[in-house]
Amino acid sequence: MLSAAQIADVHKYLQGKPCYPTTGYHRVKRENLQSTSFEDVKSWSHYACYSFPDLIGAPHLLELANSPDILRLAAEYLGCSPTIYTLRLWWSFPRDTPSKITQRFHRDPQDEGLVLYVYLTDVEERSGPHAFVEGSHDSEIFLRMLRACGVFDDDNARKFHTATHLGDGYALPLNDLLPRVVPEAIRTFTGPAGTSFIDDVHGLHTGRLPVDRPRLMFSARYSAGRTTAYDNNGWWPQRIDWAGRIPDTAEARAANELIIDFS
Ligand SMILES: O=C(O)CCC(=O)C(=O)O
Ligand SMILES: [Fe+2]
Repeated sequence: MLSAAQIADVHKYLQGKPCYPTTGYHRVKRENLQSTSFEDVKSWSHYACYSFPDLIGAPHLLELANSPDILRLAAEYLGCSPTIYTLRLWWSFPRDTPSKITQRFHRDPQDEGLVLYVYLTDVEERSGPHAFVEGSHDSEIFLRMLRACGVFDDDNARKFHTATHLGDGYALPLNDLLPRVVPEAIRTFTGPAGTSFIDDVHGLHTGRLPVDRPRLMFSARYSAGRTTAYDNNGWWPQRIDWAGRIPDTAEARAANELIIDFS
């Protein structure tokens, strides 16, 4: 979805911008800013993200999140005009073991709707591809998969459904089980920088541990309105110079009102 020249623009813009270590949510709260250099964070953290003001100021990304084709697809899927409720931009670094959060199969229960992912580095099998379990956003199919993985107890299944991250407190090794139990449903996305795909946020997904090189990923989330994930953050909406970046229309304002201050 982005040309090589546009991707180069993004990397150039990010050079020297502070990176913040995160535990896997890929966003940093305003009150917790502990900046460190890229080389430092790369040497010990699983992830590092950019602050929301730096990210929304980057060339091409806000524009990409506002692509008419994507807004149309989100509107069809959600059955209403979509709201962009978060943008994220983060590195995943090679480490010895996967992070306990997003490098295990999980759902995003604090989120709603769709998420657009765009790779900003080339991603192959060994550089941390994203994987999605097809069908798992559907509650029935999801519960059937859990049962096939050995969760027969309805109470446990319900907890899995609502736990912030599947696996928190439940030692179910989904990274091992799912490839054995539903191998045909696991879709792994590899491709050159610019490759993009869209998930339902309630489906099981993971970003695999990169082994050979860091991965830079951008995401934008679309829902019918505010979500818990949005309310958790302290940055929005931001006052920015949006003229020329998104259309000056009521639709564009509605799609961006949670992230951009139009007042
Ligand atoms: O890093 C990835 O590919 C997945 C990240 C993730 O779990 C998320 O954005 O919710
Ligand atoms: Fe996730």
